[in-house]
Amino acid sequence: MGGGHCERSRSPNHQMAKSTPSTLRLLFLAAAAAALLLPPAASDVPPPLPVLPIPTARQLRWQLDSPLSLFLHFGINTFTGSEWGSGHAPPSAFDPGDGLDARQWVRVARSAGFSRLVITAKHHDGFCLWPSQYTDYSVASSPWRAGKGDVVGELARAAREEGVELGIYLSPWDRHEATYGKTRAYNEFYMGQMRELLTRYGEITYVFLDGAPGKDKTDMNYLFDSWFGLIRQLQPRAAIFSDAGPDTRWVGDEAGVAGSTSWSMINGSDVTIGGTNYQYLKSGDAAGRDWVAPECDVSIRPGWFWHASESPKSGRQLLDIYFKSLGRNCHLLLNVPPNSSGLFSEEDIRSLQEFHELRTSIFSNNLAQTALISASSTRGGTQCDQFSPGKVLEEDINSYWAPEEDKTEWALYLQFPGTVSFNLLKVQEPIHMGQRIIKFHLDAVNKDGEWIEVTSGTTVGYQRLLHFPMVEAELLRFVVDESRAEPLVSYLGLYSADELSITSDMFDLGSRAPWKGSIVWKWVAKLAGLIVVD
Ligand code: FUL
Repeated sequence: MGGGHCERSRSPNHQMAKSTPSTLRLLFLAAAAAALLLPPAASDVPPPLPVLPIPTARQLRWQLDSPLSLFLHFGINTFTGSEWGSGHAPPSAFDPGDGLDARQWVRVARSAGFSRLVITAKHHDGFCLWPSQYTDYSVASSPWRAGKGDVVGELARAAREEGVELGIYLSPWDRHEATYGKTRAYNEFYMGQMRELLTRYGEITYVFLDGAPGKDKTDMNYLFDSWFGLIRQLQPRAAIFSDAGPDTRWVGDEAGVAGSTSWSMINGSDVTIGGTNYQYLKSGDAAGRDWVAPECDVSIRPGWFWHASESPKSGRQLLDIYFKSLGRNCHLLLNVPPNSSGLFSEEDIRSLQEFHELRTSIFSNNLAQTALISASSTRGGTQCDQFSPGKVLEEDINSYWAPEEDKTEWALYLQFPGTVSFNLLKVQEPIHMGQRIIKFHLDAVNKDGEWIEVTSGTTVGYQRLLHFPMVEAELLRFVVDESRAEPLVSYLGLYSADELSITSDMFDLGSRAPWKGSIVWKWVAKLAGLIVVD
């Protein structure tokens, strides 16, 4: 057992949430001084109970190891200009030439902060980017590398060399294959292809199952349970995506926008693959029995495949998508299609770099690091380090602030040594303990010593980002208004990002109260014409 400073009883600062800002300052300084004088405590308080459902090890890995994945739509459509190829374009159309370089894809992805690449091994047209023994509609029948090429193999090698993960998309809908429409024959064919992909290329950490079915073949049934079983058997670590999971679910749109309320839970039995319950997929379900976190798939260009006439979104537009996907508890699967030379186009690379630089610069300095952080209560008492409020500064899901049990007020207080300016809040929950927070808000003290709301939101999950016009303050509190159980916070970040000020109308502003007093909206005049202030 530990050394005794961690207790199950009430902590001395349990009154803080009710204190006025001025007494709060004093309490704060006293608590900080006490913390400096006393030695860190050994812990004898175990973590709180998780709130079900919780993610599996596979789901956690998928979400934590690689929150950004790069999607590669590449195939015969790249050369014919279509998005949904008919399945009748001749294999001779596929000819990226000797310049195809999978290492370029991987390096660009990695340097932009993506650590998993997912390739369309086969899209709806049925053309296979690997030499499948079950069809002659593949790279083996194309002029590329004299019919000896294997795009999936080249990407797998490059990914291994650079230490990034590999995922595959194998379209169930196949407009070329003659057995499509005959349930037994086609499922055998499809599973034969899946087996090839999952046994030839080393570790596959992700499988994307598209819901789009061939509308003209009404008798075609996809044997999903058999497919899931096969994937689990051959690649037990691979997370399976579909409209309904089992591991990760489609967010319900192809714009990269998750719900501003975004739960990782759903009732799996209430959704079907290829169904149309888009709103349910988008928001998830606070009472859902199954953990199936949302995933946003979106293309950098208007189409999924490369077309000479189309241009990529700018880095700033990608940043907006980042706020609305990863900033709302959603994984981001961003499609960057290689061009007809088998390379990422220069303009796409520039956008990805700009996107990366914006993220790096915005998140480089967490202002909360300079604050004294205290809490309405701490599990095990204020001298218990294990669940202390300061844990919210550590980027580790296993370290988090936990309040005492049976409290009805939950708040973290940040006292800065002087005034700080900020316009962005980042919050994370330790999702392995279940997703808990229903509603929260951030307050700051104005010159009259009153708490004024800066922003508020619903749900946190893996990550919540809220952007608002620039605020100056010395004392803040992050308050959880509603939670499924006592809330746990694993990260709290406050940032001053000029990058966001200019295009504030694009970002997730959360909801805001009208501001008065000395807390200054630095850019409000400048932005007056750009943003709508409620
Ligand atoms: C959709 C497909 O129909 C699109 O072509 C694209 O592959 C997208 C990711 O999924 O359902």
